[in-house]
Amino acid sequence: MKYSIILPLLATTVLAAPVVEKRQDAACNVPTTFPSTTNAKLPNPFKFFDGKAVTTKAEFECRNKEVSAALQAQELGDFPKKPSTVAATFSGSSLAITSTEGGKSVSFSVSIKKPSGNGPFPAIIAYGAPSIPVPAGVATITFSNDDIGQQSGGSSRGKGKFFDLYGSGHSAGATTAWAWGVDRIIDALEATPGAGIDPKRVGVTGCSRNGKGAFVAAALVNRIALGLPQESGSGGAACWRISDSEKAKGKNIQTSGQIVGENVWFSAKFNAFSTKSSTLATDHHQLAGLVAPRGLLVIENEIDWLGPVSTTACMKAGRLIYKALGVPDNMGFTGAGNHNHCSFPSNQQSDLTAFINKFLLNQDSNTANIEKGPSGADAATYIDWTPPTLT
Ligand code: MCU
Repeated sequence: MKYSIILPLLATTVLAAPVVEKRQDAACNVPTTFPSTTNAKLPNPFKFFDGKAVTTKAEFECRNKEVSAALQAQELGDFPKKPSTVAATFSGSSLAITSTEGGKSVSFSVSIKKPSGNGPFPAIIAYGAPSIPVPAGVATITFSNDDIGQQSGGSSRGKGKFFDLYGSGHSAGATTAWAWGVDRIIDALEATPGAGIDPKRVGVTGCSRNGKGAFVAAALVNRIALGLPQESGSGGAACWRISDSEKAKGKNIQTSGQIVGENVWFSAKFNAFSTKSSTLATDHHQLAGLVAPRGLLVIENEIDWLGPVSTTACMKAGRLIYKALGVPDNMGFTGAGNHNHCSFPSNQQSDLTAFINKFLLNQDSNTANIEKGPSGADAATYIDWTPPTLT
């Protein structure tokens, strides 16, 4: 069902109060139910769920709102808005953040390692600890995401500070709870200039399970300037549908059917879709689309379990969204094999440097055509739509 705006037709006619979409943006109609028709191909990012074509950048913004709503309804769980109060204090190298909602409060701290000299500095929020090299000139904000949402198997469902605030029955998966934490860090940076960080130049990174988290945070928190998910694999850069097709070819690859039993990264709402990913209203090329037009460099490995064909083809489809928006260079995909999981190899350094220079250090930098992965892993195999040029 769609909310619609009913305009009074005649001055003399008394109509019921207009039903106005208030959930996210009065300018967009955001549905609350989503198509569940089977579609083995990656869903068309340029068609609204009601079938209308997306032809302008403004329409794509509305499309992203319905994509976010569908992802939250089917995979991620609800992403709460800013709590009634967010208070922050900076002392030494620690930024302490207290969020209050409905009479309950939770507090967490992040540590900030800054370059020498005078800020404000750009920063990278690192889940756990960075496993990419953070260059001089960029601060590192270390975020203990596990405190916000635990991730130690099925028994950690609903545990962590996010759930202390919103209740253990809240629908958020851990990746959504962590994104909420990132959103609060940005609130705190905005409210605390003394911390010396420019809140408009903040990136987010994490590797593996934390890479899934960094990707979801970049998608849900639209104040993030640069997403740097590393080796996120399934649940991050991989598309569920492509991973299923790779699994059917005999690959040892993580799928939605497996992931829901392994951990609580996703909402319990995802269980209903785990063995029928082809009925999801979206797929993860659209997770990249939610980050657009902001900066996004997806860093991958070629370990079977992560699904190198899936991540490469899925993110190539994601880059088609950036292309349609006229900013193909704002997203890159750099896949490389022959290195240990989460050990950043030197042959991805120039891609990382180019993106950090452009989006965090405000430098001129060439991020064009960064699209590297196993040959033959192309979006064309998995899509049946052609990207328009959005006006
Ligand atoms: C790639 O991230 C995960 C993967 O999804 C899990 O199946 C595996 O157990 O752990 C990986 C990870 O987080 O490694 C550090």
